[in-house]
Amino acid sequence: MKRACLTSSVLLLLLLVEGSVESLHESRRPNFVLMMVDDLGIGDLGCYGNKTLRTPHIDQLAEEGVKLTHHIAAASLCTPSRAAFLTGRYPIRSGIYGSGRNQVFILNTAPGGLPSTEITFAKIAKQRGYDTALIGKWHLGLNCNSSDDHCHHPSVHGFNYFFGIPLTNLRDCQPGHGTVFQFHKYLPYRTLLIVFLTSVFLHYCGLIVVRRRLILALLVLLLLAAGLLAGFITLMPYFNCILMREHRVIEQPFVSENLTQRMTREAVDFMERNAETPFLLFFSFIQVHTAMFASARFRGSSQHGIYGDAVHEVDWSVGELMQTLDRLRLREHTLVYLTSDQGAHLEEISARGEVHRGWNGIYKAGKSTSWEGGIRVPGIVRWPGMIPGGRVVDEPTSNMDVFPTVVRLSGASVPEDREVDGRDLMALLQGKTDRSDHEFLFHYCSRYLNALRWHPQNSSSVWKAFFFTPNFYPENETACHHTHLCFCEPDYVTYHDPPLLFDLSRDPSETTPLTPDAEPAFSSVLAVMNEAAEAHRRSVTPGENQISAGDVLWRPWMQPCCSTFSQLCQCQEEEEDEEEEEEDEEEEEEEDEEDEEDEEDEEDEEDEEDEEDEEDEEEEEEEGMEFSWTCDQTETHPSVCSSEASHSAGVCVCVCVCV
Ligand SMILES: [Ca+2]
Repeated sequence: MKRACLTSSVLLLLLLVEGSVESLHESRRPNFVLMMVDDLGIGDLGCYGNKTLRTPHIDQLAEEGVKLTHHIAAASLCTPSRAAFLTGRYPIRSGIYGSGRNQVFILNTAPGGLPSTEITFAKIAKQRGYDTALIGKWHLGLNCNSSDDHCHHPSVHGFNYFFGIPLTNLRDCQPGHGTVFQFHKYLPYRTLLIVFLTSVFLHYCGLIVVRRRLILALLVLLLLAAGLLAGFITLMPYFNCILMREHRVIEQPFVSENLTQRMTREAVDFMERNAETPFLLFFSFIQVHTAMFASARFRGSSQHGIYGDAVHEVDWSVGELMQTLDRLRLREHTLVYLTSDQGAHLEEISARGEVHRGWNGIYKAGKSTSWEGGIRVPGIVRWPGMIPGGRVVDEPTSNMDVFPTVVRLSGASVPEDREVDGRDLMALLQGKTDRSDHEFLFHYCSRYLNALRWHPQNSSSVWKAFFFTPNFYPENETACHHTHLCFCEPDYVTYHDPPLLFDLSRDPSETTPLTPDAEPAFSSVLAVMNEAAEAHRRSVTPGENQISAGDVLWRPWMQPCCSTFSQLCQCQEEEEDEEEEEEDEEEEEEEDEEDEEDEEDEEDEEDEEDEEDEEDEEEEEEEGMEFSWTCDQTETHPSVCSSEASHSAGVCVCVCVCV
């Protein structure tokens, strides 16, 4: 009897201990707030050495967490970098590598996207009971066959809630900012025009005989081509710049004014709704990608024009999200991460000559290259109580590491049915190890293996070898100003055999390639790296290509459209507008009731007022829509409103043409 009691007691104790371990494990499953800024240069943040831009909230995040100083984006362009971030895999594995010069989605009508067979950290977190949201930029496809099948929508990849843009911010999304579609550079319209005019001249001189019908046909052809081109560029904002809530297009084209503020409100609401339950928020900034924008309160706030203003607004938004975590008492229960999808885009000089590019600090070149300036990005991780704050980690890490880190912390296992290239960061972040799990990292340009880095065990060296490098233009700059992005195709690169070799631990700016004379280990280092590259190439099976050269052609049947084509797909259906309309209707109803109680002799006056109201409404319809934003003083909205705004209680209101 005693033995039975003893056995029962031990079993009970074991069960209690197991239960408490499980509950401890459960209680340590953090929320996730993962923030990605678009095209932000690593040198644009105070905590990474910037002295002129003010980023106090992000700097505080770095002070309270771990600052990664050797954090690498898996690709130097938006779409592949984001695919790698979400899946923890080199983007070539998921087919996000492109064709020729086309390496990202630039039209909403492209049929490709992140394949549904890929597993994102959001999908796994959702399976583990997390509420998940993507707020901001997606840029990983939308439809497969029609305008609304949404086969690549964020909801397919584990996000319960989506508020944002399915594509990316483009120059075309703001009037006066030019276009990313540079077709006119490649059309022989000048040659055609010269041939046409010469033929006409020679014909009328009597030197040759050209039938008038032929001249007329050529003229029509020229005008048709010019008209189609002009129409395409004019219509792009309507077709490409769309804002969605869940599966509905709510704004087309989207108005960038206050967009970051609206996204921030959405994020705060999402966290408030999930204050008691686990959540994962991917806050994907639309700034600081061109077309540049900043809300009125930030415009003119920096020494670096609209780009700096946008960085200031990003920092404000980060501060709002962190204050929300504090207010909800979630600071100790939330892992926060901040990064950029790749380096700053150095070719971004506006049509008016304004500098719209960021700064990559000491690192060479920028976006669209595998030089450090293209892929070395900020990496800040904070989790008070679990990750010691105030540390700097200079070991090589990757944005792909977020995948296994989030998956494991959410209580799941990393999938074993596929190759995952990211490595769990927790041991490194917690100081349990001082070595990165990445001995090699591979750097792709489109489908080509462009370079690799090697961090040998028991060594502080980080070797980097390039198989080819982009041809810069002009040659004395580290950018490709002639093509706006650097490309990977043979006509745009220089191949290196033996590969260009650098030791980043001694030459982080990649200024001087090593030679056998300068580096005794030159041959042995390259032998190891060549062997690793070959082994990697053999191990990778490229996924079916999702970005084809034909994606630059518009497919009308796949065009998301919130009204009709004859209305140019325009709509503005923000909830606030609807609420305001409801309030207006209620006020009108109340006024009507009061009016009914008035004497009949006032009816004439009411009729006059009604006529005036109708005239006012007609005038408003002619002028456009009412638009408001927060501001400090009466001012004119430069990009959206043509009339001076009226100021009331911190809100500027103007009547303007909605563009
Ligand atoms: Ca980007």
